[in-house]
Amino acid sequence: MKGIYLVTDQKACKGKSLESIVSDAVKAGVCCVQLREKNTDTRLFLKKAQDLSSILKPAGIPLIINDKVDIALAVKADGVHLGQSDMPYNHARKLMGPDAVIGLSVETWEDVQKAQDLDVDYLGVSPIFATPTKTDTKTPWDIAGLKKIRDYSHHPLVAIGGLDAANTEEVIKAGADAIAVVSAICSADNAFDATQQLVHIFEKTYIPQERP
Ligand code: TZP
Ligand code: MG
Repeated sequence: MKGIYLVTDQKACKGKSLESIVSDAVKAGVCCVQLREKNTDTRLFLKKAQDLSSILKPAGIPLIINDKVDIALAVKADGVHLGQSDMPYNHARKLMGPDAVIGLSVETWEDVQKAQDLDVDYLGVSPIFATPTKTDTKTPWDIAGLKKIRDYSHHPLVAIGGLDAANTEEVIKAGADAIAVVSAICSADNAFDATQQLVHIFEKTYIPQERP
């Protein structure tokens, strides 16, 4: 996982449709899209997943479903993103199969240590900075915490929380392999331009690093 990773949030879209934002973000070069729907019933979640799948599949961009393995399986999504209170990794892997992308959020150092023995495809380092988009978070990792994880973990790191064009370079230099954003794309006046700017920063900054 590397590049600019879009996480959706209908509330952040300022009245625009998720489909239009995702289409613009794909045209501008996101590496991946995670459908994140909180407080949405299963049918509507499934419908949104199908709608995004029909945009992302032809474009060859992976669709990751937040939290819900059943929705991911139902739409043949590329993967699932798990939080610490979602289905445990081993169960999700058995259901999703060896080729699925499985990401795991880490919010504490203990989470990072426990993840070391798991064959997850990336760690979601959450949150890097405090963000109004998600307020039920633990203490932000900040740049120092991200560097500490980079020095220890052998997994690719997806940084999330308060990231935008102003801090993306610093976060990549601290060891992130991907920059996950909600508001920097969903709430932008122009999702295409905002994505393109982030992609450009990523491309000029990212150098793959040796992992422990
Ligand atoms: N997980 C940790 S922070 C966050 C999620 C889903 C929200 C990130 O939103 P934003 O607007 O990119 O800060
Ligand atoms: Mg979750």
